[in-house]
Amino acid sequence: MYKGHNAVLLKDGEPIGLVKDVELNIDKSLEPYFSIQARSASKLVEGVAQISGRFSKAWINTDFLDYLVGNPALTSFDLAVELSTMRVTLYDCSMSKGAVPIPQDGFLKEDYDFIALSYFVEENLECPSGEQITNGGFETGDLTGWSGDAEIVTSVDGVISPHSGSYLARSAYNKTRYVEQTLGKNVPQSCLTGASVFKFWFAGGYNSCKLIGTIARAYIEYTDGSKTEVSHETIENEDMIWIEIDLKSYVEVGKTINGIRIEIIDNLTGYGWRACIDDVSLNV
Ligand SMILES: [Ca+2]
Repeated sequence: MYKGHNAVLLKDGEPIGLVKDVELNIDKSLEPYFSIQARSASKLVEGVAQISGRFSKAWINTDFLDYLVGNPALTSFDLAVELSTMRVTLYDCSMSKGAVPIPQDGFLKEDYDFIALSYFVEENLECPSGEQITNGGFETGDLTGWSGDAEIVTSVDGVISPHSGSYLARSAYNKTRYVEQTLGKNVPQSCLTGASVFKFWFAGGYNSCKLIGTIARAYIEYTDGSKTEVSHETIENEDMIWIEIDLKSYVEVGKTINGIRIEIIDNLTGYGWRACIDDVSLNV
């Protein structure tokens, strides 16, 4: 049984979306078995393995949604699941309870059971290398690659400028205040070297009346759903600091990185203190 995050939904070999929290069971058997094919009658399947699974939540990309006409639904698909340096691809998957309608925003928000007719395992995948963060300097001018509560601006009150380029992320007024990114490729701890770093620029906002300690917490997130706090810094009005973390000394053996998160908190709950982030990098 496998349990992991961020599996890739495929259609004819092309990625069409992401799936969160996949549970996967592969029962090896030399006997043929009965398979429940959607709402049609059960049929006898020749095979060496009975493959079933469940995922919670999925996101279907807009390119694929545009391609579907009428009432879009997820019927058959392939699913690629990565665990450390191994990838399992499941072929000819179908939903156990029949086709699932895809809402306009592409988000499937529930738990779904599925079956697959065959699978393929690739081992000893190469370690990812180089920069793993997309749009770390926010130079697209928006939150491309990120999720979170932040505004992308060119300066803060004319006082704080970007660390580099033209844009920075500023915490939004009176919100949760975080940015989060799921990496395009998982990074197993075994792939980290002494040169692997997580770094970002962090600046306190500007306010002419109050000096308040603003706190930035940064986390490394893992495929098993856990996370490690790697930075907890306090900064005052108009201060700017560059944070650089040696990843190898923070990540536990056996864990696999699949995302990062930076949160801003301040000492006055609800006060719209504005902190800034720029040049986020996770370099393996
Ligand atoms: Ca920038």
